[in-house]
Amino acid sequence: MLEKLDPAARAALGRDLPEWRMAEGRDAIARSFHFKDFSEAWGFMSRVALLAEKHDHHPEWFNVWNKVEITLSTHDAGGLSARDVALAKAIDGLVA
Ligand code: H2B
Repeated sequence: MLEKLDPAARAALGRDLPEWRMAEGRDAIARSFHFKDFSEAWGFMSRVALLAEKHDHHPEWFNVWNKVEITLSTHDAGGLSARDVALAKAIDGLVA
């Protein structure tokens, strides 16, 4: 069982992942992405998929045309863990 994120790490989220918010009603983080069109959104999702495999950690996501919403939580921890933070930072690196 993976450890949930400790209070100090949670307090640092606003600084480390300013574009991410706490998902409503659950222990997870979420971010919305907007692209020029579906092709760019799908290209981004393909890159995220490769990152997810590399991290062995996978997003919950929703796509409609040029919009992608990603939610990260760790099933094996029953909530937010350091693995979500690591993947969120890597995803941010794709759009930086
Ligand atoms: N992704 C997410 N988001 N949470 C997990 O707990 C998780 C995962 N576990 N990807 C991984 C795969 C686990 O099932 C494998 C066996 O390591």
